[in-house]
Amino acid sequence: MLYNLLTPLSDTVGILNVFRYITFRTAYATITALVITLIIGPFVIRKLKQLEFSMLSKEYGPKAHKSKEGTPTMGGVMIVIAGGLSTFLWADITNPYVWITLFTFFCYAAIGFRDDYIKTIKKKPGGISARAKFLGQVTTGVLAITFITIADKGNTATILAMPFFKNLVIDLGAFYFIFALFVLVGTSNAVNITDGLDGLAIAPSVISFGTLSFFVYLTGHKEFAGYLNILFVSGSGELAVFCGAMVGAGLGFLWFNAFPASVFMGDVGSLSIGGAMAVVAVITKHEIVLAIVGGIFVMETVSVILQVGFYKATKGKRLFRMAPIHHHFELKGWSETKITVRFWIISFVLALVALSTLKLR
Ligand code: 57M
Repeated sequence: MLYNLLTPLSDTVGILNVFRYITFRTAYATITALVITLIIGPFVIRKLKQLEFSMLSKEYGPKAHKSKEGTPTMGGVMIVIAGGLSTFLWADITNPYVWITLFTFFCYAAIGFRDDYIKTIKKKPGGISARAKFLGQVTTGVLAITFITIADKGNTATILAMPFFKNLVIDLGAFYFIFALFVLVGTSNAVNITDGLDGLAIAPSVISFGTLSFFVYLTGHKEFAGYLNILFVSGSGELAVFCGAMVGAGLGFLWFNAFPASVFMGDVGSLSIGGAMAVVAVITKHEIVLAIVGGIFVMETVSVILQVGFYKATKGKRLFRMAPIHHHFELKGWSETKITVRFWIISFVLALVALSTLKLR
């Protein structure tokens, strides 16, 4: 919004010209979201405790989690508020991609909020049915992809861009709709599954959004995209501001979610973060890059798929001590912080690999 209000005045007040730069606005969107989260965080946690948004005790699961009973969940509301507000403040609010991303972010947050509300306030551990959750995710995904197709100026909406290969783009046509839906629903659920230890989901999310902000900025810049042989998606550079806001909001949440966590993000946080990450990747044609930098989320999800498949194939044997894989390491005796920090390190290395794809082509 500041961009829309202040840049027209830059002819008279020269310094305001700085608001034209996406890099400047991304940096300040990050700081703004971080400050908002740190300010509202204690209030949100107090409110959640009062409203008894505390995690129901889990009868099954690693013994270490018994000490977590009573920890409030739904802390993801601070990420949604800070990320949304900061984006509205610093992004070009006439950019359709900004609104499509916020639409997806808020819709997935609403689905997660409903699930958390039923689990904690209504005290129904199952939350909303898997079917209802899936239906909500798919409906949001279909709408978002439709909006992306309408907003598409350069006929890139159905293209799958391949990293590592120069100018290798595959036009999936109508099939792209199914692929993009898979990315949206899959990423949202992958972050959700990963959110099982203090800081385990939020730090890789911050790293993913931070890495995506570089790709997004380059994809929206005609000259840079041409030089790097990546697809130019006109107008998508503004999403770097959103990515910056999510980095700031995520760091602010990590302030409270670091071990021992004062609050969990809840589905309101995990589903919205995953959905937002995915829609940014779909708009900017970096779905494969997301799978690389978000490799922790992929690994967690694949561990569940392998565990269930192996259990069925061997009629009762387990591949891991418990899935998702973070529980496997817990049962191997690794401390929670050791698991989390090691997963952060892996996430950071995957970000470097993802960034290297800009030159490896
Ligand atoms: C999301 N929820 C955490 C918190 C967080 C199919 C199967 C893979 C599903 C999976 C499942 O239930 N996933 C749900 C994971 C839960 O966290 C809450 O959920 C929100 C995220 N959606 O924000 O509100 C618990 O995780 C711990 N936690 C922290 N710190 C955090 O910052 O310590 C969360 C955030 C919290 C807290 O204890 O209560 C969760 O783990 O349930 N199922 C599983 O993950 C179960 N795995 C399993 O059944 N494996 C089977 C088969 C199905 C693969 C097997 O291995 O054979 C595990 N879930 C639990 N304990 N709770 C089993 C062990």
